[in-house]
Amino acid sequence: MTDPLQHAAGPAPHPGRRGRRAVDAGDLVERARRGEARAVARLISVVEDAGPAVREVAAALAPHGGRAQVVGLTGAPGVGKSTTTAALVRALRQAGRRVGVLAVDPSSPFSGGALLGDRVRMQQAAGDDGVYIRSMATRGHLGGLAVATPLALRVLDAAGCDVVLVETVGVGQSELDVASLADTTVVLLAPGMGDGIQAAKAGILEVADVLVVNKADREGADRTVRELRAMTLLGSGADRPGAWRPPVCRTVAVRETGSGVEAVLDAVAAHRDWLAASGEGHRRRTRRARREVEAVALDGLRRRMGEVRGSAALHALAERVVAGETDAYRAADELVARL
Ligand SMILES: Nc1nc2c(ncn2[C@@H]2O[C@H](COP(=O)(O)OP(=O)(O)OP(=O)(O)O)[C@@H](O)[C@H]2O)c(=O)[nH]1
Ligand SMILES: [Mg+2]
Repeated sequence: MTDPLQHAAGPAPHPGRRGRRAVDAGDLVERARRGEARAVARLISVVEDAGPAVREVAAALAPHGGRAQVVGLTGAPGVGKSTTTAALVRALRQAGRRVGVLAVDPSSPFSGGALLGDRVRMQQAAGDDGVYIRSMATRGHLGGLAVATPLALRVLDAAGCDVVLVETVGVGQSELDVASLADTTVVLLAPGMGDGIQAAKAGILEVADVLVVNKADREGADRTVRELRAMTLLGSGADRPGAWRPPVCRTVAVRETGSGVEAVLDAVAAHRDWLAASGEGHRRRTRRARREVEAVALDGLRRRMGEVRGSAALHALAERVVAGETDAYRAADELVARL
């Protein structure tokens, strides 16, 4: 008897099936490594589309990573993440660094208009080819970002970026929180929006490697800085020898009156050195890879479940549940075992 599950879980469809151009992953990765912006863009599109070619891309990228420092920027909506990112890009470019920017919007199934606008503005601000800027959204595919974002980071890493800045909204409330992706997490606050106590309540202090009080041109910045400094001193374990104590920076990110961005870059560089010296960098990367493997596995299972839905085998199992010959748990075990 033929097993419809067997068929559903069969070989992946051929890359050309959907009428797309075949992808030569090895060639694209080579070109991206030489700094060809078009190859970088194409690779990230392949990653975002999550088609069959993504496997080859992942394989071709595997030996070429580990150089870039991934810096996550997070904080409440409107706190100034995009403005700060743009300021950091300018400063890093002035220092001759190659920079990647990934703006990730976990809440939107489409590329958000705001993010898109940001991206265009940033590219103009940078005005050169030493910076790659992309925005990513879920495209309505559950688990999609958790799979696509780490791989997009690998693309930018392979392309020779020294630093990749990742902007996301919020902390820890989505399947993809930036702290799990980044080597270094920068948490932004603004005076009057969320003071230190609120930050502590929201669990922000635990994930922050660098704290930034942006909009320091506004009233109340001094107080917020003071409170945060006091809290990082109280923080558990921060006084152990060799521990990292998150510095608190104050910035005005808007270009015309900008200040404090250099200090943020210094803090980020110091954290990079600490990551290397303490071994924490390796631990974080291993943790990141573990989550990535998990996300890919989950994604694969979801897809196979999708293929099984409506299959004759599932129907047969359902009939047996109705007839009282088995129960939903045993039926589910059977189903999963055959995936
Ligand atoms: N006064 C002042 N305004 C700022 C500063 N930084 C950013 N802004 C303004 O704050 C607004 C929001 O800034 P964005 O950079 O878009 O904030 P964001 O955190 O990226 O916002 P979302 O992506 O929507 O969460 C903009 O109007 C900025 O011009 C600052 O240092 N001082
Ligand atoms: Mg933004």
